[in-house]
Amino acid sequence: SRIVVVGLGYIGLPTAAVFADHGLEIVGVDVNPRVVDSVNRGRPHFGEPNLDALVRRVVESGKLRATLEMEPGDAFIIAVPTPLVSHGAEARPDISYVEEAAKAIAPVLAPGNLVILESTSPVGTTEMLASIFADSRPDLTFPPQRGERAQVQIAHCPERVLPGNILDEVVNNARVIGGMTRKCAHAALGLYRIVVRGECRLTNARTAELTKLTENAFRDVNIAFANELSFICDRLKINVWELIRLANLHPRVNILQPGPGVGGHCIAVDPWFIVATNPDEARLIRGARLINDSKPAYVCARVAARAAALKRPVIACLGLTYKKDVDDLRESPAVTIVRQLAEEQIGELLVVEPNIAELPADLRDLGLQLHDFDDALERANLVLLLVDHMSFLQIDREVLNDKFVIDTRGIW
Ligand code: SAJ
Repeated sequence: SRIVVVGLGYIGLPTAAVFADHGLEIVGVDVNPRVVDSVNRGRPHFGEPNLDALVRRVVESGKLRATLEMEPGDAFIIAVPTPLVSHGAEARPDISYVEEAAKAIAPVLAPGNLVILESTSPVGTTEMLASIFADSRPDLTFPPQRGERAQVQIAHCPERVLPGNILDEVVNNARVIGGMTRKCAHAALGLYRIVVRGECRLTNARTAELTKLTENAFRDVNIAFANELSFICDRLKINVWELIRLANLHPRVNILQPGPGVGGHCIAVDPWFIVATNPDEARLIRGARLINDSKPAYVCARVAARAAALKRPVIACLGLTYKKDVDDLRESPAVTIVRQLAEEQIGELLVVEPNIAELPADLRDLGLQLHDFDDALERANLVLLLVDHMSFLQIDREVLNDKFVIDTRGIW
């Protein structure tokens, strides 16, 4: 059978490649010609361990091909972005890419098709998808109206893979499969069973939507707890890393790690989807978001205070990605911090990020450029560690001796 994967990003491309590797015919549809081009040349357009070899293999064997035009298929997997319209208290989910995907798929739908929404979505999005189909294809029947007798099956199966470990987790993670009807859930299960070795649990679409959001909100709230402890410890002059290590010796305590803030396109975003539908109830979830979002400004203030004690502050800013050992800068607190330090002209900034080839344009426009790790350490009198990359772990401690160090990740 033929599966059409809509959106060839961080989730869609690995998913398409894994299905193709199991012998299915996969068509990947993306609106970006550069992405389509690069996939058809067998090259992923982003870094992810082992993805290069897999994509090359399935493209060469003809099992995966990318295109700009929607095509008919037996099943459709939608993996398009669901970003935020704005940030902070005004944040609202932007589901326009899901709407666009639905409008593109509708004309090619046929009886017996299965449509799966994988994008992380606010509660109600799968129902909206079904109503777009129902509006544009009166010749076909869809859930929930026709219930089990609908001609097209629709389900929400949220992705849960961890960037940096995607190919392993696509296959081995447990999956939540939310059907608009039981028949929809079973149809989706039949598809995922081909590649997923983890447990697959069936539920309805709304529960699946909130399950995914809950997972990331859970992590956000727990990181906020750690970040709040870091504020408390700074005031009380207590080492927060030691505090957490000690508290975690308790068999029922498992505190996460404080850091420069929470980044990435998931954990810093998804909790807002819950706040948007439930502003009155989601008090802890909103509070956690605000705590984590306040961390970059707090780090900047600490750097500014330290720099004020130096005649000519030269600051090595180590790491820009949103977490260790990835090349992804999306929503990265490190980028926010470096940008703010540059805008406030706190000192000379030597930016180090071994996982990217070039700084983003907005940082270049601020006069910044990438520096070599050793050179930056050598020249700086203030070292600001922002990401706990493996390559930053092993350094000669002597180098730090005569410098101020602000280690936001607690690795040194
Ligand atoms: N972070 C901390 N302290 C910690 C753990 C993480 O400050 O103790 C920070 C990281 O540095 C990073 C951010 O949080 O800035 C998020 O990183 P992450 O590794 O926790 O998660 P993501 O965003 O890479 O992936 C998450 C995962 N969700 C959960 O673990 C519940 C992943 O399984 C999801 O599939 C993914 O979001 C997604 O796509 O939704």
